Amino acid sequence: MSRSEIPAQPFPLSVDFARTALVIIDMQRDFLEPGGFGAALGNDVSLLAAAVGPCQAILAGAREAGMLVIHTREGHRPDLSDAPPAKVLRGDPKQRIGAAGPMGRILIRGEPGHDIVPALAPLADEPVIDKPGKGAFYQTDLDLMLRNRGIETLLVTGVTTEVCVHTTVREANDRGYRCLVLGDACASYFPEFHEVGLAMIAAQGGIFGWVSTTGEVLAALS
Ligand code: TIU
Repeated sequence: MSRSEIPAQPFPLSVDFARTALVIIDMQRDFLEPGGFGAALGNDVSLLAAAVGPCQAILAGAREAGMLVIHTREGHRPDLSDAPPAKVLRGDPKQRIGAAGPMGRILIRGEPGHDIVPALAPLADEPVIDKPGKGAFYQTDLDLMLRNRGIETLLVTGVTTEVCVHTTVREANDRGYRCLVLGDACASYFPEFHEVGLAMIAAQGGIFGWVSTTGEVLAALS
């Protein structure tokens, strides 16, 4: 693997793939399928399906290239001891975090809904970061893993663009990582937030990072 220049907004990014990790954010049944947390919040979960194919494509490319692949999941312990009451006590009590749903207790680790969708199932040697918050760095060992591997650039994909993807990119940017967000491999329940979320990352000379596409990265890898 070598260094490549990836076409991106606001300008091309030079990427050393040996020091790059693919981070797939929260592609969980709870967000993508009916009956989970996303639906409990009142969203049309079918809007997130668009990100699955591009995530599959970049996941295959990253595996082929021997890149570090990291998956994240948002969720909480069954006793909710890691869930802030301010996060839990919102909305209809029957549909809150920890309540019983068709895919098990909503947003609880170990429940079927907390799983990553089968199309993007992690391999045994791919780290899965279980996070209690929206950002993948908050109260996790992600930063330690990346530094131990000498990672300097993150290819970021997943859901939702303006919530967990954005929070993670902001956290990573402040920690000194270059984030290349693959716009087609991200999705939101609000298409307008997806578009604006991507624009916010690349605005002001790349205030949070760079935005590109799955196709551009796969072309650079081939
Ligand atoms: N609600 C929403 O858009 N997202 C989340 O609650 N979590 C993630 O984005 N993963």
